[in-house]
Amino acid sequence: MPVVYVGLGSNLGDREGTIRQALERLEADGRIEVLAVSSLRETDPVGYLDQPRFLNGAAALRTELPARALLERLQDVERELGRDRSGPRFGPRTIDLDLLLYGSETVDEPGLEIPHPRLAERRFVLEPLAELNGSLEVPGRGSVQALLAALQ
Ligand code: PH2
Ligand code: MG
Ligand code: MG
Repeated sequence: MPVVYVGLGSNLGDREGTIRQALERLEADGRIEVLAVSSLRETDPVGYLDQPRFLNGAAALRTELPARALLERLQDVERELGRDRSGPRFGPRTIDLDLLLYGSETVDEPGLEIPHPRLAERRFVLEPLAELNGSLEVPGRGSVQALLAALQ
């Protein structure tokens, strides 16, 4: 089974508590194993600036679920933890679980793009990925280390 990387984010309510609950819910799903979780870091909002600071990290998972089914499971957990999608795009959220990488697979379908389309430009995504796996490759885009270096 491929190693899957999921981005973790929250900037409303008990940010760390909600991220930990999301990880517990994923781990409680018998088809998902949480292999490792990066440290969580405070980050300035990107894209939509007038909102609280985020807590961001990433997790490495192993799962028998195909990418689309995993995406749906991540979205279920977001909803269970109070995610409200009625606000602005890139706006505040109690929890954001982004499917970043699914092994070396690439997917470009309505509603599902892997690697995550904004991964290469987001330090708050690349840094936790580099912490989890210092030699991680992003299919079609090179190593996480090189992508981070390009942002300096
Ligand atoms: N997520 C966004 C928009 N902007 N900024 C930070 N710092 N962290 C995020 O997770 C984030 C963001 C949309 O998903
Ligand atoms: Mg998201
Ligand atoms: Mg996101």
